[in-house]
Amino acid sequence: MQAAARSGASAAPCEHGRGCPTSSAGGRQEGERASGNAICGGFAMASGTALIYDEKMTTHKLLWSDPVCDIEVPERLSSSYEQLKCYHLVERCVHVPAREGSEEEILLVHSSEHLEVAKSTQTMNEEELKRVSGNYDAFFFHPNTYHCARLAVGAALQLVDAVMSGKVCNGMALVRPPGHHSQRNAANGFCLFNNVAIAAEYAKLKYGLQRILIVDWDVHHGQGTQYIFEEDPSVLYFSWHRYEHQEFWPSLKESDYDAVGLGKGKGFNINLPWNKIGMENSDYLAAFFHVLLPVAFEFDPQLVLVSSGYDSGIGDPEGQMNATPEVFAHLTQFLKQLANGKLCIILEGGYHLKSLSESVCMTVKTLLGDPIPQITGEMAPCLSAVESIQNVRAAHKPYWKWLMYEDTSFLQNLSTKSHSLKTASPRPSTEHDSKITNINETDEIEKFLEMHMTNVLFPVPPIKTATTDSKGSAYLLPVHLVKEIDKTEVKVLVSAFYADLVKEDETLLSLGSMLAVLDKILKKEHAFFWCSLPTGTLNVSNLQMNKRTSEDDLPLQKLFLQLSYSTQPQVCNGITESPTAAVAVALRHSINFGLQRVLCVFVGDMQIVPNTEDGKILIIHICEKKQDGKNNSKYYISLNWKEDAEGNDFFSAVLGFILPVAYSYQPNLTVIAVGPKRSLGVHGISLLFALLQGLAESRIFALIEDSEINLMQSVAKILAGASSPHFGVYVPPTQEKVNEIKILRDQFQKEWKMLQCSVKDGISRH
Ligand code: X5A
Ligand code: ZN
Repeated sequence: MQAAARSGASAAPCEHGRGCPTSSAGGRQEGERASGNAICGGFAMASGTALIYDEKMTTHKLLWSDPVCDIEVPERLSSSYEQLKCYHLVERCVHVPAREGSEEEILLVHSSEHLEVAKSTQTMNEEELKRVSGNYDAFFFHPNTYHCARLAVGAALQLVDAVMSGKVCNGMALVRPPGHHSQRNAANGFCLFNNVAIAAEYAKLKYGLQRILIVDWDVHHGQGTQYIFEEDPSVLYFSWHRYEHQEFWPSLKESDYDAVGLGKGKGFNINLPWNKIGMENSDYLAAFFHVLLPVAFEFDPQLVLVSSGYDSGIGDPEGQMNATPEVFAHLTQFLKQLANGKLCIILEGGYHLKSLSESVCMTVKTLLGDPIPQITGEMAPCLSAVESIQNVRAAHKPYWKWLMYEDTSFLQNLSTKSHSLKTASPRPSTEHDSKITNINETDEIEKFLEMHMTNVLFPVPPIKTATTDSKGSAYLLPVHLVKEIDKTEVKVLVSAFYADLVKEDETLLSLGSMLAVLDKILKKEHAFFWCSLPTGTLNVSNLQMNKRTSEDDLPLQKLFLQLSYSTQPQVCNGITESPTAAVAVALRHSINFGLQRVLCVFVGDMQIVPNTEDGKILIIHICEKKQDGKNNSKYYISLNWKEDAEGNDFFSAVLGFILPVAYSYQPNLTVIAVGPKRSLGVHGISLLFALLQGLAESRIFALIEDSEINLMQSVAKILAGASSPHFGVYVPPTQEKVNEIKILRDQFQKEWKMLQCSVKDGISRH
């Protein structure tokens, strides 16, 4: 699609990157300080994560009884911040102060009448406040509301400035009151000023931006934001929301998927209505794979803003959805790949305090570059979600190139049809009947989350990226060097399954390098680590292990030691220069080590194809032409793809096929191998590495055959968590390629269910 004034492509990625100090996996060392800049060879590049929090925003509160508004409490902010402290995330962020947004800045979006009404409430008594509040749908004024709302606006603008100036590469602002329901002339749904909308107008004005993406993952429709940008092609607005065929607040016709924008803004408003409650992690991921991410990569934003409501998470009384906190790590990880990593996350809703604060922590952890927890839940979208996804794709077909060849012959207006069929029921329906759905009590969810988080969180390996000191690995910094395994040991390890390989000395040597790195990823070692304790149990940050302590502190220290003793892998990911034959050895070795599922994405010609019958290895083989004698099966899929010479057309293959299959499989390790005669360039291969990082607790092993410096460097940068690269100019795939994906999707969607994006012939979760 031709975005307005789409002249300048995103800025070129920094060529002198090294890892952000704050994104190093193990957190900061003693004496190291959170800093916004990494200096490398004299060049400074953006790194680090900003965190904006101001206690003053907790003074806005409801003074009378109102069952609609009483969930929007000050503790939403304070408990999120406490939880961030508990996980030691606050000290790893760059503290950026909030400020009051100016009147001029507020007027970028709002009318002067609206500003004056808001201003006038500062000196009102309770009775007057109540009367003004009554003029709006779901809003309450407190004498401090105006001041807090100006701080919320200013916090969002401070975050934009910190990111756009390069002081940090991304960040989060914890603000109250929220903003996305607020309109030019009205407060609405707990919102007074539209913080995110003002931030977008400000970024356009101050930094001359021409393309901004707003992702609204709050469970409510940000109708305020939609109205503000409806006719504006420079702001792409995406919102998913509980809708239930217009039954759910704010119950607007214009929240449906067919509201695509107006005039010049047609195609730049994307609504994904959820017509059932109980949506799960897989539904949200499917929405990203099959709707948001393809549009976003085609749009190519220069800045991403998130209207970050966590009422779309489990336990929320408003949303009634079932997505667990780690899903927000995955969503954040995907959005980091856009706009050169320039990502500003601004709080909106979220009313279950535990669910909210754990989700906030998952988001900030991911901004900092920590490895991503494995996603839980059945990896299959529900029928209702697939229906919604199919509808929004059809509605946007005229506006986006990646949808050009979409089959819309079914167009039967499913949403409206289901509406008329809907029977009256006292409770909204859910498609899911999981254990989680049945515990509806707030504290039951709290107990569930306490357990759940200890299950999904894991100690962060002290080293992010490892390699061996083979030829020229110096320019791979900031990776960590490990020592090769000696030849005799390699012989013992490999001769059992690939005897032929251990005859040549050179092969032995490179296998020794490869196995050394792989072992660092696989093997867990005993270690002490800072563990997070449930809030209020014990303040670990006040204890210093090497300090002399009084007698009284001893039992406390013992407790700390016990709790923090565990095993952890040494490194998170690795890269080696190895011959193709090494891939088979790596896969076999991982299985022998005890892994249950290893995903191998192989680019180029493959010499040895390992046996994949037992399902412990899934190979996705990307090559120009199908190799003879190998038939596609559930665990060996050949994807024939030759990258376009003009630009990158691989987005649709990664998002529409590779990612959905990979997430359906849920590997314990991802191996990405590049062999001879590869049919993808550096951009396509980089995209693979960037988008597969959410799998296998971010355990990725890169095996690259030829020593092309460019490719090795690009991959090492992504693995080390340095700035996200630009993946090359988006070009739409040809009809032939779209068909290739369509055929594969039809062939495999019954087995790899995350592939489903149409209801015609799929079987989805019910
Ligand atoms: C920001 C936000 C929700 C308003 C609900 C009113 N607002 N029923 O989540
Ligand atoms: Zn909300």
